[in-house]
Amino acid sequence: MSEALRISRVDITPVAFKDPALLNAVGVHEPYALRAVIEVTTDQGIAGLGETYADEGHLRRLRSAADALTGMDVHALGAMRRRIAELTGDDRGGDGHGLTGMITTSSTVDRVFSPFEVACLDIQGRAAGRPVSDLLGGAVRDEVPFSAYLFYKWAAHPGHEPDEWGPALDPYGIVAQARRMVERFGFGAIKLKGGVMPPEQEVEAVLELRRAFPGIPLRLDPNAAWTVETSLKVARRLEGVLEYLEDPTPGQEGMARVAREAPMPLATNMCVVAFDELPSAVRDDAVGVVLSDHHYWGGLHRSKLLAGICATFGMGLSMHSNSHLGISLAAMTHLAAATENLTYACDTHWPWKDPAEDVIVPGVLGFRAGAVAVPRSPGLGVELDRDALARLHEQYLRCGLRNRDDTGYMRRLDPSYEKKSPRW
Ligand code: GKR
Ligand code: MG
Repeated sequence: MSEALRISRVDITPVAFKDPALLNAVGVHEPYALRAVIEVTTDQGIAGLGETYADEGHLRRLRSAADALTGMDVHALGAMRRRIAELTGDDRGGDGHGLTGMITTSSTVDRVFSPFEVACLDIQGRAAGRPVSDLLGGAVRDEVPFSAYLFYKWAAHPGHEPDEWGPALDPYGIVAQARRMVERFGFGAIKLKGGVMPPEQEVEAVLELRRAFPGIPLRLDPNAAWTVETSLKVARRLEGVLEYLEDPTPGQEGMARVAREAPMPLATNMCVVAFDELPSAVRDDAVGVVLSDHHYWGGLHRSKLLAGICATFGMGLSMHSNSHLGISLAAMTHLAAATENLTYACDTHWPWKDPAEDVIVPGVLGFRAGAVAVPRSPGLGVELDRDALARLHEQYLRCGLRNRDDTGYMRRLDPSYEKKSPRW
């Protein structure tokens, strides 16, 4: 029997990278997005990478998990998750911004476990000389299509220099943004983050996108900003235009009411975000498409479990994203490549990131015709750039942000702003 690969050390480094003033249903992105980089090293000196959120409570949980996992074999993934569950007890954690649904105890365990699982798979792959997609059953596609992810946005954060994308505050601004993004990355699907402007204006934006990009699949995601009635009005106006409507209204019950009459499938990353939320969603036909996200579904293997459940119950599968760096893009790409029923182009916030800011050595992950080629080298296929990690960590220390708080930032700029779901 071959030797165990035991975890001898775990490094957790919070980093911050610049983020434009992107608007959403709960406020506006702050000038920096926060992530944590996890580096797991074995006693043979093989290192693996993971990436996750960096809110303070999450960092605290990651640090106690790191201590508890030290000494374990990188193949003992089930035992690792169990150990994290024991540590977590009935701590529910929180996501601080309310855009990824209800946090339950089991989803807190999955959020904490995920970056360690990814790092251990990276190590397993490096040790075996195989890409992570092979460890997940093998790639069924050589490249993974992603969608353009459009946002209403300001030209700049107040007091900062304008970013290269310019403002997008009406349908024409959105179409202009789409043109630049599609031109630069070649995306073959488009998602608009809604819940920002009155629904009529967002409908107009989608209709303008349809005129500008005939034949490209379109999606609209207002993050539960609408009542059931508003959702149905929008759904009827956009019949034949949207491939899916994402989280129009809060809660599974509301979603089920919209789903009964809407002419297109409803998708979610808000009302089904953990395994214990699946039975009622299936029973009530609340959603047609689940957006997976390995960062909170408990890593890559458990995301494949989700994929199997979706296939069994006839639900479609897409992929959700938050602002992220290259380690996550690599993990998302391996997972999507090895998941047969992930048939929609995946979300990514990648275009919003300054290409000069990442923690991985550049050159492996690139977009061609809207898709990322699946790395074929061992593990995730990406290497840590230690100087860049140090720079982005320094930026984290300097920027002063410690938790994502889109609403708090908006309220500092506009004290009359209120967070409401539904708003319209
Ligand atoms: O980045 O503002 C954002 C998004 O709204 C994000 O936080 C959501 O979680 O992308 C997400 C979504 O699809 O709902
Ligand atoms: Mg969404």
